[in-house]
Amino acid sequence: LSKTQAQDGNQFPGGFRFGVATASYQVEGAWNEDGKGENIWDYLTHNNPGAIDDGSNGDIACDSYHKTAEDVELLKDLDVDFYRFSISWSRILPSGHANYINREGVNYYNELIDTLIANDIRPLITMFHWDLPQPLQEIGGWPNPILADLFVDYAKVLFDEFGDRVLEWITFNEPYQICHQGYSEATKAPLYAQDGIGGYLCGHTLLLAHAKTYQLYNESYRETQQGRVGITVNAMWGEPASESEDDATAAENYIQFTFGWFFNPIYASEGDYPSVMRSQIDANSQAEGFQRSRLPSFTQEEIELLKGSSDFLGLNHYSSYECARLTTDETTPSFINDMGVSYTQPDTWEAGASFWLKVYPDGIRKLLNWIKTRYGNPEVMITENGFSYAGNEQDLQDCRRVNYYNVYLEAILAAIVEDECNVTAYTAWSFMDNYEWLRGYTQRFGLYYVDFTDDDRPRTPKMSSRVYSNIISTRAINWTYVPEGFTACDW
Ligand code: GBH
Repeated sequence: LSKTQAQDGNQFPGGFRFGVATASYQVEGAWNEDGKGENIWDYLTHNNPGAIDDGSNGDIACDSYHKTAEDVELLKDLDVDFYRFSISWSRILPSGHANYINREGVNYYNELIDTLIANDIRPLITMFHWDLPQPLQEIGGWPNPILADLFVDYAKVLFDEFGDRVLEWITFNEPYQICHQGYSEATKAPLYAQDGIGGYLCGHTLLLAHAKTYQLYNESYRETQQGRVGITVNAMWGEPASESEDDATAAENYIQFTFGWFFNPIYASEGDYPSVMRSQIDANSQAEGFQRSRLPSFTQEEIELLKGSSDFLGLNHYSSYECARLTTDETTPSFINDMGVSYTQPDTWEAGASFWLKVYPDGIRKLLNWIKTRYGNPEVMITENGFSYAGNEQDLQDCRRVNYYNVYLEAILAAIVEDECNVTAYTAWSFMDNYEWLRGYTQRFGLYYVDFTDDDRPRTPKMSSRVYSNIISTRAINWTYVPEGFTACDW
């Protein structure tokens, strides 16, 4: 454990906001209650449990569907400014289509939103955090372009039902994970492995769904509801593996292919996909004998629609990679070959329980500066950041997580104060331990410990929850703070 970037005495600026996050499938449970329809995670976990590390599912998860009052009490206790959660599409529209609205689903979210607001906690709502209605998967899922319109229909229902009280919306959580992992790499539902094809088609639909939702808000809701609509992309920072020019290019290309893929069309002045994606995917497609590029094209009108279609840049960030140039003479379509980058993490970075999560706080500061430079310093809301322990670790004294939050928040503070990056909010992932997708319950990200063996799913504060709460109330990082009931960590 190391104290790497102490900024003693510095405080987060006045208007800066702190929150915590969850997602519907990961916490709600009640998978088939009160008229909810089946989604792709219900389908995957029930029909292919072998795909999940511990064979588990989110049928009950944290049972948050039945614990609105208790959860909001805990949020109040944390003193957060906002709570980021997601809406389960199939709870609102059981078939995925907007022909029938499930009132009981609407009531659940109304109750949650109203209870939050009554406690002075702002809802920050993600419309889509990976739980696609299964019937929409059966017509092809996101690679089917019709889903853009079906998503807008769903978004309209959300604005109509909740927009009078909800001022901040995120259309999509992590398009790269939805698309690349869901349709190219088979590491997220629906576990499709059409590498170099499915992911790009999915991404194209998502971007258009996002831009059309933004347009709908502008045309029909912004004036009356006066809220904001954004989108969240996950980014690992790409550090060049060596001083060579090739590796510098590799690191830049890594960021363009994973982050620029979705933000270049929205934030770059020229819009559209990053030119390096266009040229490399076009060239590879041609060499592989395709009649057209595997990366679809936007019309000029679509390029214009996408430009500027976000009121804040939502950033999920956990870790970084060292990137090197990858050359191959393989001729099967592949995202990695298109990108031409290999990436690894040095053993010298402290490891979390997730294989991809290593502690490198400089990465977020560099990434925030990259965003500032490339996109003209847009408003950034950090919508996720956090650290995992193994599922069987029951230590409430989670010093490694406290260290993670402290060093990452210090790096963010430095980016704000010293580099003048326009970061306005920070969100800890996660409020409580929850269902970690293919990892099931084998990894814990929570500030609260959840006992998944107990039918009541009791939540117990970890040390990190108290430390985070102290950061929120003092607006500063304090390495010497020892919350009551815990002992000092050995920094
Ligand atoms: C978030 O995604 C999710 O939004 C959240 O639901 C989840 O519980 C949380 O993280 C913890 O995992 O695939 O090459 O990008 C973070 C997604 C997935 C990002 C794995 C990094 C590994 C490398 N992370 N990914 S890559």
